Amino acid sequence: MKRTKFSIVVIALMAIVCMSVEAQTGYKNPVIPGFNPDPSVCRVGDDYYLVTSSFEYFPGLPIYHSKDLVNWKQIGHCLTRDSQLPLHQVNASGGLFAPSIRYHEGVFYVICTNVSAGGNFYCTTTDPAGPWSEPIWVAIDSIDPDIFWDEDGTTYFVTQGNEGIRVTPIDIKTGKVLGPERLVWGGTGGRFPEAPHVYKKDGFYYLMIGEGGTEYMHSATIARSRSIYGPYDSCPLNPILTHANRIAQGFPIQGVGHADLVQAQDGSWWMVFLGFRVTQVYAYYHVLGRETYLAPVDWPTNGWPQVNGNGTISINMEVPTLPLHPFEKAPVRVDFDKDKLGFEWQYLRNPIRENYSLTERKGHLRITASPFTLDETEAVSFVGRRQTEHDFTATTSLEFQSSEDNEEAGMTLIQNNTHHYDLLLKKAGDRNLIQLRLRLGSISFVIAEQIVDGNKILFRIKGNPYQYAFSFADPETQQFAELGRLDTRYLATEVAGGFTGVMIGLYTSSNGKPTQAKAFYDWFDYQTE
Ligand code: 6LW
Repeated sequence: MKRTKFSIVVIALMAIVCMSVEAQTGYKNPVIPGFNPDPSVCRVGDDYYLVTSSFEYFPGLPIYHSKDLVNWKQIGHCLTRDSQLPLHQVNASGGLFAPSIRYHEGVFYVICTNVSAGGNFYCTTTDPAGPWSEPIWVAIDSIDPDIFWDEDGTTYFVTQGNEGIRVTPIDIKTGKVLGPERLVWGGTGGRFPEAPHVYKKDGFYYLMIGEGGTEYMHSATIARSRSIYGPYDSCPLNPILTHANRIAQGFPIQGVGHADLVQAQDGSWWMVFLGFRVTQVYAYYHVLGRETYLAPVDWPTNGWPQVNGNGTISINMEVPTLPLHPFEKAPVRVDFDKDKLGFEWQYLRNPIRENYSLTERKGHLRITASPFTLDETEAVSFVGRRQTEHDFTATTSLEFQSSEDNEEAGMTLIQNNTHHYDLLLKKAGDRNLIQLRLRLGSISFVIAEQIVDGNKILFRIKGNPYQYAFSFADPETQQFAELGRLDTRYLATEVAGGFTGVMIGLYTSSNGKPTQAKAFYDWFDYQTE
């Protein structure tokens, strides 16, 4: 009896210790690493759903799920059909800009802009894993749209505008504009007031926006009013989030801004936002694109929000979290033995479906060459996944069935069509040749090449913050030899421009000529630890 009581006390104590340890665990930023900008989040019960921008990649707008705001798992994409997402000949960083995700009366909404075709729209579903509806188009010319449902039943479209944020009543069933667009707030004076989200709290309309542009001067600012149309009072703490200040001058994370707020089931408030990790502090290069970050929010002084204390954040966040629900880690190896590619794989623009097969040779991804090259803004034969850490190793096993010297297949690190590094296999008469080639702006150059035996090869790319090393091996011996190294910085956004991040791709091309060449990829390994 005594013993049982003792055990109960011990178990209870252990449970309390475990719970408090769980609540004190802290977490690491970014919470969604790699090219995942412009995050927007909503909560339904104790489930969180988050969406990020995807530009010229297909399918569009990845949707993530979480139970704790820290651990995220991709559950699908919002735009999976060509009819929802035309991306024909879309420029790099064209296509889909910043989305919002909202939940209202049992329905999920993703609100976004296809800047290359159609403009503003929203899609709906009752299951955020999809499928989502066809777009409902809204005839308002702008970017960064959100929808706000007021308590009186009016629905407002809230968007960016060159002079500031605009609010417009719409019919939520049809997307029809019901009244004039009204300019409500120009921000605190930073360039590009954008990324608006409206929240109603304690009788105020809070309007949070991004300012300063999406580079090193980026920030989030907030204002409030008793009316949705203003006038808005700017928060005295503005910017409530920024790293464009002395405190954050040597931080590895820069460019924080473009934020969304969510209240958790325990009453705590959180902010998701974008930021980027520089390759070296004070170096001002980033290659991973803009990523998704998380910070706690308090409302201590007169109801104004304060982000992680002083409006800056770090990689190691020593703050209480919600009870953590980690997901199983993705395996290092993708064997291509399923009937579909995982959600991490993305095409460039609407793929030509018949160029891809997971069934032609069981356990292999077959990519048929097309005349399009990686240099063009076309539906090139390519699938890629995000580079999510500076330190990684990506390896693949390739067999290339080709009969002409103009045909090539291999791996690429691509920031955009004018900035990519390619490790490729091709024929050279009756021999086989591997090449390491770069394309940087107007420069195309073969850095190194070597004759190899046969048309089967292992390719490996190893990255660190400063360099990518490109290696190859005979599949029989698996002894890797280095072909060359290239600097990461020339694929950085600061050099290449645009809004995306480096993708690690598998591709094949016949460089403008008719072709029947086929690349068979047996597996792909991606390791970051
Ligand atoms: C987006 C704008 C921005 O529409 O970058 O960071 C643009 N802010 O809000 C593209 O992601």
